[in-house]
Amino acid sequence: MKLYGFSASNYYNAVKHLLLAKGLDFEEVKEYPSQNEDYLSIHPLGKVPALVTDQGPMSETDIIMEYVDSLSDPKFFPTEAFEKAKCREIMKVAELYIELPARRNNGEVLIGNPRCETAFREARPLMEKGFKALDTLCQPSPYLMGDKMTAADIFVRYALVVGNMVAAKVYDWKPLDEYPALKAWSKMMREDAVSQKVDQDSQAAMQDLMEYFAQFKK
Ligand SMILES: N[C@@H](CCC(=O)N[C@@H](CS)C(=O)NCC(=O)O)C(=O)O
Repeated sequence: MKLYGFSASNYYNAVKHLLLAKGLDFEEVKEYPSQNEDYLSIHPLGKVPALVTDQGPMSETDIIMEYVDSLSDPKFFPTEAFEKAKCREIMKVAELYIELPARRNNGEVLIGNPRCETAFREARPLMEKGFKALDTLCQPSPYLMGDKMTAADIFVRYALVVGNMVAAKVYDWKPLDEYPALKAWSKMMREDAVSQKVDQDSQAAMQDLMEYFAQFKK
């Protein structure tokens, strides 16, 4: 399997974390988002990550994670239907109501572009609801769904990379200070051996990312 993307991408890192945690063989292929025809044949929107398997390519992080999880044990998605739905619910809340609104401010935070006032105004109320919903859905003990790490822990960890970064840099806000149980969970996840490897690779890729972003500076 080949994982296309770049090591500072939070979505890429969610898939990479799962592949590493499962001990599966994969090759990392560095790719920035691109509208090149070649890459569009792998990812129909030109985003990252994409996974290329013997059967063909696949996009969308949560879909890729579910596919990867089906390949071997141990499983990171619950197998029982209700538990699996709850796992997906946690992932979706983090994506739709924290990560996606937060990333609307990425131009300001990552590239240094002028503030987008609409994004600035609209993102925070949604993020506040998103963090509250996450806290309602999860009572970490110590993982989000109980005593085993699930795909929810992995996905949410990387969704919150953008959520926490934007909250701090744009709103001077530390959402996890309002939710001590999530804060303790976040610290525990940061200490996980796979997280540390993924974070190290991400740090090492940062300079290259900044050079890539320079072309988008307004
Ligand atoms: N819904 C996609 C989102 C992936 C995504 O937004 N990736 C970012 C990099 S972290 C990207 O490719 N951005 C470029 C773009 O949106 O065109 C997924 O779940 O994989």
